Amino acid sequence: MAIQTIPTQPITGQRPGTSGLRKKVSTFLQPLYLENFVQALFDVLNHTTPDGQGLAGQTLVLGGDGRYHNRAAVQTILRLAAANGVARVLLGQGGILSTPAVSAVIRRHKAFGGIVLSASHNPGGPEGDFGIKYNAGNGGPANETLTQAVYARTLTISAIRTTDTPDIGMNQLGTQQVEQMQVEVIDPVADYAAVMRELFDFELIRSMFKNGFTMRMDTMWAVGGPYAKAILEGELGAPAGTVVNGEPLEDFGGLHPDPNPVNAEELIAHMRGAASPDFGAATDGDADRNMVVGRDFVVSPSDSLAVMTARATQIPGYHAGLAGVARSMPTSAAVDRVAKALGIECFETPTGWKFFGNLLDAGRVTLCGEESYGTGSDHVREKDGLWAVLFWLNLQGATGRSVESLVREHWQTYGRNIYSRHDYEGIPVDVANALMADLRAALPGLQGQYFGKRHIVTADDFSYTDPVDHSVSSGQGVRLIFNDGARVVFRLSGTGTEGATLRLYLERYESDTTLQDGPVQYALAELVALADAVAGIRARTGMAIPTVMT
Ligand code: G16
Repeated sequence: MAIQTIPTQPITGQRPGTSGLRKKVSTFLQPLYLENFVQALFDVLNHTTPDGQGLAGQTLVLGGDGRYHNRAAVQTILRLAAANGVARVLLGQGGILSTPAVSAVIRRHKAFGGIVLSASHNPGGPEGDFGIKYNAGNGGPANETLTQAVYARTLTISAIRTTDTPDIGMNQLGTQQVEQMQVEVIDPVADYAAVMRELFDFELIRSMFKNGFTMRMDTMWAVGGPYAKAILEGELGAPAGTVVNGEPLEDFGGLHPDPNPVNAEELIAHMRGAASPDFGAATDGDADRNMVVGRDFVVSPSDSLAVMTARATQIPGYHAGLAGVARSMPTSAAVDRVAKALGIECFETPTGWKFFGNLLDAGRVTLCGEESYGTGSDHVREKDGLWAVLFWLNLQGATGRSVESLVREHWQTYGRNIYSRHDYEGIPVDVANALMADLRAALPGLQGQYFGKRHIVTADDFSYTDPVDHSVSSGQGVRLIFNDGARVVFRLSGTGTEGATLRLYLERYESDTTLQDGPVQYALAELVALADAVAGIRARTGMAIPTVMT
């Protein structure tokens, strides 16, 4: 067995998107595709970390969501890690670690960083998607400086360092060697569960289940299954069968593991009618996203963040109050109203969990969330699906109130930010780029323009200056903000693997409680028409309606 240097050539297109490098499995199966990217990452980590401390001699965490190619990729990465001087790898058993669990393990073991193998909510299987993402020592996704450096390195790379050691066994807990490197196969749930125990009132939740509280937790045949089973059914005493679709499958059962009312329609159907469970929830492919559902009532992610913020002090882990909150720009401003009432800071960041990292590290925010079904706190540096579910469980126990009554009371107190996202998927890339370019060019003329009774007070392309390190991220989405607070936002997704996806985010505020309850799409119809008038979506894409509306 020996360390080898293999010559290679740059492969184009390895630029990380919103959350790491996501591509079709077939792309990752190309010779040296994964090796090139991982070597580029290791080269950057060995030479350009801010403190000058390289990767050699350090501990890395490694695991993924169990999708197709997860296990093979683990073996490849272990060989490269050993040849690049890594001293120790903490590997989730079976190659499995949910995204929030990677973050928890990095933090609890003070590791140098970690690698997450996941394409999140994207479908899996041989025809599906695969992905790889690096998380830094704070447990959070690498910042843009690092991901840009890795991309730049992929364009100049000429050699890969690896070994010819055989595959290691990853199913048994314990320590093995790859060359000089120790591989410790760890329980994927233990560290994560310990963090949850510190934050929530497990006694209270246990008593809820004991007294007949019913729940349906749909983990969508993905990696959330083992975590939900161990914590909800194992520790908290929820009856067996509370967790459904709980076996992580390489292809997620051929489904799309994205917890929204469209893709988790089975859960929505089970939550209809008086005989349905008290509480429903779902998590996604890598268990960082969540959807919360009451009986006959779906909670929008933006509302979820706002309610959690308003009631955080009712949860043991947040009893002392919140330092501040943050939301991504396209997320509704519902949480801003709560922050104002609480007198705490509220930050608006670009889309991508990585933008919350500095604010969390600096202690400026405690909770953060996104419209894309992500919520989290300073307990890790990723959004965290099961954490959000436990938060809502604890909240129902602490208040004795249902999900629906908690949200309705919230609307009465703060008003409702009526919100929807329309996705136009699979658009030719040049059509999508031209649409955005024309919108950007039209911005100066849109400023001040009237549309019926409304007029635009801000027409811009969102740019963010990080309050901590002052880095600037521009071109983050076109915003049309109206005099009454209504808003239309256009941006292209950075997580897709086929064509382009245009996301149209629509929002308006309704303080009149008698007008808060109508169908959301009806309430936003004027804004939809306006967005089409401005951007010509239907004419340019040839699509009469969006492919997904959430
Ligand atoms: C990732 C990011 C999120 C982002 C989402 C959607 O989530 O971590 O911050 O909101 O993608 O991004 P886009 O609109 O660019 O597709 P995940 O769960 O896919 O890792």
